[in-house]
Amino acid sequence: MIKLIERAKNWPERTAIKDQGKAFSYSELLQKSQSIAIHLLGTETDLSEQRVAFMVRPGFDYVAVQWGVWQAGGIAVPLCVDHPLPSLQYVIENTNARTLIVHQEYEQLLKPLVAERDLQFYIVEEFPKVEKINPLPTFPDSRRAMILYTSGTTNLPKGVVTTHQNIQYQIRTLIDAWGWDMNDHILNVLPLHHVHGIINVISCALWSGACVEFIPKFKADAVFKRFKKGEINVFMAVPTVYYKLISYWNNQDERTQKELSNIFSNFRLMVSGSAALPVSVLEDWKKISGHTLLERYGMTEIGMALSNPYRGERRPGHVGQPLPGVDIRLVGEDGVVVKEGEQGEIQVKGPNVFKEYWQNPEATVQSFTDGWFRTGDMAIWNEGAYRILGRNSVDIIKSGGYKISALEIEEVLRTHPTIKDCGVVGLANEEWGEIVAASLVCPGQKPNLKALNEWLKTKLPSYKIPRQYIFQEDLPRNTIGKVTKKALQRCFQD
Ligand code: MLC
Ligand code: AMP
Repeated sequence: MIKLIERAKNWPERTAIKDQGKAFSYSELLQKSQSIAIHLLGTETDLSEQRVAFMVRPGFDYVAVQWGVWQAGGIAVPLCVDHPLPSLQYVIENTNARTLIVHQEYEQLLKPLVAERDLQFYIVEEFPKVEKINPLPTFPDSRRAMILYTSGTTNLPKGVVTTHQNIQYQIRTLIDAWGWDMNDHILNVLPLHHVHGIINVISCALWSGACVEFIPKFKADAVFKRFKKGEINVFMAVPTVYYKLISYWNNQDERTQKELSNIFSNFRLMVSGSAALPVSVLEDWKKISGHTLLERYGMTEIGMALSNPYRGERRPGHVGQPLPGVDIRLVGEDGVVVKEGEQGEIQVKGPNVFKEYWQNPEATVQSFTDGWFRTGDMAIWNEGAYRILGRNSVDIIKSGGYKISALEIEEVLRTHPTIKDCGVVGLANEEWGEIVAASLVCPGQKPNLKALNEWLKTKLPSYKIPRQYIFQEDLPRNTIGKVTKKALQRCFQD
């Protein structure tokens, strides 16, 4: 039994989703998702963990497809709607998905792949309604439910597998901690191929019998426009989104600023996460909205782990305490738990922690020690709250809340005919957290950078494209010839 979906039967008439001005009830969501499940099953009685990839815009259809896949017993593989074909192809091939569901607008892009891999192909808009719902499969909560792709210290993203039980725990720990209620109304502006949007925003809202509203794409003016209607009372986003909302507010005249600031008296909760929240952003947002952002810490592999309190002191620059049911320890380089006030790697244990990296037992084993998941994030326990100090790998970049592997970008750059070698690093940036920067070694003719970026866009998602370049005769290296990324970062400052 999938608890999240079962619970929807308790409040069939309530509004579950608002999408492009249209309201959909929980009963409509159940009906549509069950119809999709029946179509996916065809003559089978259970998809038995078959992977179903879907490229569907955030909105009613997205949730209906996700719930449809789950009710048919399949594993949901959400694809990013902004990714270029090679990134989509990688996920479809890596999961060995046999079925692909898309919004009509993505049909042309994915058509070659459908033919090549002989995929079972559905267009969401064309799923006919099923009047009679046959019994749907039943299975234990230990069944695999979802695969989300995350960049790591290897060049290609890894598939993070969570079970229904993991997802349930990830949701439930936030419901009490953040006081979710059926009268809540949240606006989603986040992409739906990552836990922030999938778990924290849509699944928590739907678990509670609350309403989740979608706008097609994040735009500061569109967000304020929705806020102005006075219905929304919960908001969650990455620091870059708050930065952009602050910039928008700063650019308004005084009267409009006052008008916009008045909107926030309706809100009960505003959360920031997925990247470090600069104290300046927290303070500016407080001046504008009167709200102290609740900063929390999480990861695709674990959902949320640490959170400032819903009631109580939210300390700027800190991520609070462990969420209920989540065990945390800080471990030093020697593998020993550190003393209070010393820094160590955050390690996590609990039913929220993912099952495995998809078909990658080696990486799964390496990421655990004594049953604790090694996050690769460094932190310190400082007078009653955790403070994140950064990552223990310079090859992982966080930009706009997206995790990016420097190695993946380097691999692609090296395939360009003019580039002999390259080094990619993240550079601190107020708006994006970090921006991607690349040093290129081009012994012959240097590439035109605009053309290079256009070429990269056909291979990588836009947020992975370097925003700054330098040319070097060779990359900075240590005595054994390894590129020293810290020194490379300094080269950009020079
Ligand atoms: C886009 N641009 C960037 C950029 N991304 N510039 C620098 N660095 C980046 N990373 C540029 C584009 O080239 C474009 O420039 C302009 O910004 C607008 O592009 P866009 O694609 O329209 O961007 P926008 O929609 O404004 O994106 C900003 C954003 C997005 C913050 C909404 O990055 C986003 O949705 N981030 C959230 C990611 C997320 O959900 N992460 C959670 C992971 S889970 P030009 O010149 O062409 O106009 C996780 C666990 C946890 O981390 O704890 O939650
Ligand atoms: P992802 O792999 O995309 O799920 O990103 C997870 C990573 O985001 C974590 O490992 C952290 O490095 C980072 N992160 C999430 N929340 C925070 C936060 N509040 N402060 C600093 N880093 C964060």
